[in-house]
Amino acid sequence: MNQAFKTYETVNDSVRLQYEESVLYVTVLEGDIVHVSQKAGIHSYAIEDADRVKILQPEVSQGSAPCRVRIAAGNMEVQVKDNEKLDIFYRGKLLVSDYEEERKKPEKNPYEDLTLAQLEGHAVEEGTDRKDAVMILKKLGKEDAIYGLGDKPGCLNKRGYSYINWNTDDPDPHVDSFKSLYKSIPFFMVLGDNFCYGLLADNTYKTTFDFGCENEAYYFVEHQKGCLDYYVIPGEDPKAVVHSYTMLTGTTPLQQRWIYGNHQSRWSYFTQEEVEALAEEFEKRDIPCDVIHMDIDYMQGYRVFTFDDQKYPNVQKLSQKLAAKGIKLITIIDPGVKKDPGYFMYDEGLELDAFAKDEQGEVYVNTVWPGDAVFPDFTQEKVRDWWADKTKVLTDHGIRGIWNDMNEPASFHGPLPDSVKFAEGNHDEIHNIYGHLMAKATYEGLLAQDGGRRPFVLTRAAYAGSQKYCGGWTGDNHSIWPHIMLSLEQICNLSLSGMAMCGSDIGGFGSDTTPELLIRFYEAAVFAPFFRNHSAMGTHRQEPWQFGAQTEEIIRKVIKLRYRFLPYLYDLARECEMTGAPIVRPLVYGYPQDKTVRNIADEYMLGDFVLVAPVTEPGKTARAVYLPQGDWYAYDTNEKYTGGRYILADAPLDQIPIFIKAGAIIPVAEGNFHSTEDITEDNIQMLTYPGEGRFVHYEDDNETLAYREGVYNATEYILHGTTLTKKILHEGYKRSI
Ligand code: MIG
Repeated sequence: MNQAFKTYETVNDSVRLQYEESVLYVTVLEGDIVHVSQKAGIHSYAIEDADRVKILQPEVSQGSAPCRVRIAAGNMEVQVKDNEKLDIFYRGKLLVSDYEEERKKPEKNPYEDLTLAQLEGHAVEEGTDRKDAVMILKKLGKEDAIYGLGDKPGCLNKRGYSYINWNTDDPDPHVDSFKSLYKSIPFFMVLGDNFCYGLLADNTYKTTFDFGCENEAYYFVEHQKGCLDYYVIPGEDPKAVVHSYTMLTGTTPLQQRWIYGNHQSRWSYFTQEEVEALAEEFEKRDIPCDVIHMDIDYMQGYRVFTFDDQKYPNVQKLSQKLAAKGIKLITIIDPGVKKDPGYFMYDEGLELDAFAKDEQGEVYVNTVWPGDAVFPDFTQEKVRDWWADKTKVLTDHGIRGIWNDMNEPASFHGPLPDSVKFAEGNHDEIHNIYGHLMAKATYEGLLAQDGGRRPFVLTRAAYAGSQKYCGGWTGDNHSIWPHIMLSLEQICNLSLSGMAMCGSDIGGFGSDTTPELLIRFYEAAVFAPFFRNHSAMGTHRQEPWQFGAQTEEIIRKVIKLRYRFLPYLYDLARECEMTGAPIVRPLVYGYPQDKTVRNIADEYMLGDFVLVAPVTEPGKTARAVYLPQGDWYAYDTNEKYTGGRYILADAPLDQIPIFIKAGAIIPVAEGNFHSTEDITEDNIQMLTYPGEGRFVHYEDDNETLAYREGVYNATEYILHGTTLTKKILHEGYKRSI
C-alpha cells in the first residue's frame, strides 16, 4: 500500500496530513506533548475534560526530502515523511523516529516442531489476526531502557520483553513470562543516553507491546482494532516525563491520612465479632492499625450493597466501636449484580436498563460469586450515577472506603465474550476500561457524600488515568519469595505509570506464608504507599502475631517504623498530587544517567531522601546495596558512606537496610501510636542529615478536601550543613486544640 504524502491543512491548530489512502492528525499540546491520531481532537477515557488541554499553535513549512512537511510548536518539531513515518525532535535533537523498514521476525528454525511441544503441554501462542490491527512502530536504541506499563510482571526495565494489555485475573503465581495482569495502562517511558520520553498509546482494545523482543532495532505497539491515537511526551528526565504525563491524565490525589496507615485484611473476617476481636488484638498487642478490610463474606449471599444480618447484624455499631480505637472499615464491592428478582440492585438496574447485553439484546448473564450475575454498563453516565448513589448504603453504616475487585471484569468462565454490548462499544473495546469506569463511579459516589472527605477507592483493574479515582493493589500474589521482588517491580512501575497509590498484598495472598517470608514482605513494603496484609481463604493465617512472639516483635517494629515516617510520606503524597512526582520511586527516577541503576528494583526511594534496600531472599543476613552518587547515612548506625558504588549492608531478620541522603530533611512522628489519629503536629520533628537540602512540610485537617480551598499550612525548610531554617509559605489551616 502506497502511503505517499499528498497535502496538509491546518484545522483548529491541528495539522491534518493527507496521504494517498489515509489521514493523520498531528497536534502539539501544552507541555510539548505531540498527539498523533487518526481522528481530529482528543477522544479519551484517560484524559478527563479534554477541552482544558491547550493546543500550541503550529508553524507548518515545507521540508526537504525525504521530509515533506515540518510542524514546529513549542520545543517540538515533527518532520513528516511518506508512509505515515514521523521524526520527532525535542529542543532541536532527534527524540524518536518511526522505524522505516518492515517488521521482521527472526527466521524460524526449520527443525523446530511445534506439535511435539504441544503434545508435551506447552502453550503455543496463536498468531493474531492482523487485518484490523493498528501499529505504532518506532526505532529503539541499543541501550534504551523502558519503564512503566502499570502492573506487568517481570523486570523493572521492560526492554527485551513483550506484553499484552488485556485485563487478566489469573490465580497462578505471577511470573515474568505472564503477558498480562489485571491492569492495562498503555503508558511507558523510553530512557536513552541523553533523552527521555513517554508514550501513551490511547486505544482500549487488546494491545501487544513488544519492546525489542521480536527485533532489538525497534519496539512496537499493536492494537487489535480501533484507531491510531498516541501521545509522545518528552522531558529532560523521567521526573519531567511523569510530570507531563500526569498533567495530561491526572495526578494521584492526596488521601485521608489514615489511608497511609497499616491495613489488615483477610478473605474473610466472617463475622462482626471477628472484626471486633481483631481490632482489640491490635490494640492489646500494641501494633498500630488504621484499617480493617471486609471481604465478600460480609454481604447477604454476595449481593453487592447489602450486609448479612446474621454475621454482620450491626455494622454501624461495629464501625463506631472501631472508631474509638482509631480504626476504619473498608468493604469490598464487585461489579457483578446477582440475578435475583426482588433484590433491589437487580430490579432497579433492569428498570434503568443498566446492564450489558448479549448479541440478541438480552441482559447478559455470567457466573461470579453470587451465582448468576449481570454486569452494570459503566460506560453510561446514568449507570455510574446510580452506582455512585449506592455507595451511601455503605457510608451510612460507617464504611470509610471502597475496594473494587473482579472489575477486569472477571467471571468464573473467563473473560466475557467480545460481542457483549455496552452503550459505548462491544466488550473487546470496553474490557480494558471497565474497572476504570467502575472506580470512577465509586469515586464520584464517595465524593458526593456529606462531610467533604477525600474519597478512597482501591481497584484491581485500571487503565491510564485511573489514578485520579483510585489506588491500585496488585491482586492475587502468592506467599513465595519471588513475589517480594515482584511487588517492588510492580510498585515502581505503577508509580512511573502515574498510579502512585499502590501496594501488594503483604505476606502474599495465595499459598501459606512462613514467618521469615512474612517479615521480609513487611520489611519490603515498609514505605509502600498502600500497606496491607491480605491473604486468601484456606491459607495459613498471617496476622502479625500468627507465628509467635519473636516474629510479632519484628513486625511490630516494622509497622512502627512506618508510622514514624508517616508525616514524610504524607508530605510526599501532597507533593504527588501537585506535581505527579510519585511517592515511591525506582532509583532510575532520581539518577537516570547512572547506568548502574537502570535495572535495580530491589532498592527503592521514598521521596528524594530515603533509600530502602529490603532483603528479598530467604536466609540472607546481609546484602549488596548500591548507593547512587552523593553521601549517604545508614539509618540504623548513622555511619556515613560515599555513593556511586555498592556496599555490603547488614540485614539480620529484624533490620531493613535504609540509607538517608546527605542534606535530608525528614518530618518524623515521635511517640507510641495506636493509629495515625494519635499523631499530631506536636509529635512531629525534623530529622536532618548534614548537607544541603530543601523540603516543604505540609499540614491540613488530614481528612477533608478543604485543603484545595487553601485550608492548609506549608512550611519550607532549608538545610545548610547542619543549620536548619524555615520559612512559612502558606498559612491557611488552624489547628483545633
Ligand atoms: O475470586 O473476594 O483479588 O483480594 O480476597 C477471588 C475474594 C475474589 C480476589 C481478590 C482478593 C479477594 C478475593 N477475590
